[in-house]
Amino acid sequence: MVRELKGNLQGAGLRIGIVVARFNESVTSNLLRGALEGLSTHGVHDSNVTVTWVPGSFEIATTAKRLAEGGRVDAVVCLGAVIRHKTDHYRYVAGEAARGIAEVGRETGIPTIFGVLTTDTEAQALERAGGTEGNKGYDAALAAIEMVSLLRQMP
Ligand code: INI
Repeated sequence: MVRELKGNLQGAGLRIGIVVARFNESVTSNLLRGALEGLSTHGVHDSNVTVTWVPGSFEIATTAKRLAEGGRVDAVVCLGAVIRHKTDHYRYVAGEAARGIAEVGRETGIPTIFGVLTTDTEAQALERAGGTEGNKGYDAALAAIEMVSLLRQMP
């Protein structure tokens, strides 16, 4: 018989760290609101959530790593908004944020969720932060809960 593993969305008792970038705060504050809503509607208690603000998306991974290694969270949700401007800066920030966040998850074994938007315009980012395209912060929160549940089922 095939053995199938699937995480659930029961967040009761989970401890979640959120790292959120201040850069493009009009977008990231909406992502944060979505993430907090996603956690609370799935049973994660406010007192089990730690929100840490960092200057920009480039700084997310360092901070996520500290949280993940501290042993006080079951998952880390990373939130940021990298918006393309006229220079190449965007590319480096987005690339390092993605690489760094992925590394934290792999190195620590703590689910570290990529909730960093990368868009051409602020309008596109806002659409994905509580606008017409939903809220990627909310989705990231659910991914965190699901991954904790999944990894707990695995030897
Ligand atoms: N940080 C972001 O989170 N989003 C951006 O769009 C962005 N751009 O385009 O410059 C950005 N830059 C700041 C960067 O994350 C660092 O905070 C900064 O370089 C200091 O290390």
